[in-house]
Amino acid sequence: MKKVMITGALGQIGSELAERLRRDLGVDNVIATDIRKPENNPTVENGHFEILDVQDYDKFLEIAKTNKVDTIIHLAALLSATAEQRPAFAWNLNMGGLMNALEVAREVGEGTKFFAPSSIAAYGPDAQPDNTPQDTVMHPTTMYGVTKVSGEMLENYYHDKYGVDTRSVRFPGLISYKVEPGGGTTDYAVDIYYEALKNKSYKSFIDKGTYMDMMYMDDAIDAIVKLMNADPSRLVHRNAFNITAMAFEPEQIAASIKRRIPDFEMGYDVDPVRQGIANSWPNAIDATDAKTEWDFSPNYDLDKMTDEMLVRLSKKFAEEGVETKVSFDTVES
Ligand code: VAH
Repeated sequence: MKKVMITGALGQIGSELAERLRRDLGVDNVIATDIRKPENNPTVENGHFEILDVQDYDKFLEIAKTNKVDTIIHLAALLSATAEQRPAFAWNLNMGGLMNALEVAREVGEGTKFFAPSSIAAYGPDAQPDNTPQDTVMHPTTMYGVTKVSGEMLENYYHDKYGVDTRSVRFPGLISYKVEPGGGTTDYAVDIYYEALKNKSYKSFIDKGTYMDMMYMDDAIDAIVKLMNADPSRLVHRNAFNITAMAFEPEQIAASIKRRIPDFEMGYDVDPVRQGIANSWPNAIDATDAKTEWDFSPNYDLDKMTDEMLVRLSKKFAEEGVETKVSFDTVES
């Protein structure tokens, strides 16, 4: 990767990836794009930013060619809960946007590197729920999952037929403090940290006992960079590698928070739609092939993530003048 174009760069993953790649490759070698250009946004202010609706193929191709990119990282898409509310729009955006991104990569030139995330949502309820294999039956029962498994096939097709260097991962739920996620099912595991500091309590929309794979954002960003720089001769798989750092259910993340906020109160107000989505996903997937083929190795477990989230969010709230019932400058390990 020398010159990278990112779509969806204002999102939960895109904002942190843009910051990392600007550090790694140099500010001028990262073209961040998104459908809007907000004021006072670090991703917009701290480097090259362009407005792009990924459904506008001509604009997409123009930006890629003008900047002579050698890598496209395509993150613009709707997440699971929003996609379930607007399935037709989700198909058009997720698949139309992905098709445009792959066509631009093909047009830009053979060997163009390409990344678009899949998700544990690509699995369905008939997959083995624990230690879910990399290669198994894929019958997702959500529109988001249908777009993810379709996307995996499309990315393999563009690699095999046109030589686009497509690589991707099945992300678990991602937890971060910089930019809030939007419209996901795993987002309860982000919301809980915000509410723990603000109110010392949280009502989860996912029920106790519901296990899902999760990962701290730093490990997700490291995984993207490591995969994109991996020796292609080692890759047996391409789209998409299972990756995960931990699997937990709401009572376990609550217990991790209670280590630092003993009077934290956990409650439940289960959302049947997102609970139904979560029930169709695995409890814990197997990431052996990512470890074998490109040395995937996450650094954060649940307690280390909790400690980092509480400190980082406390600082963010203080800078933004957000009132909290508790805050942390540091935590003793
Ligand atoms: C979602 N955070 O909840 C996303 C992710 C594995 C979940 O794809 O939709």
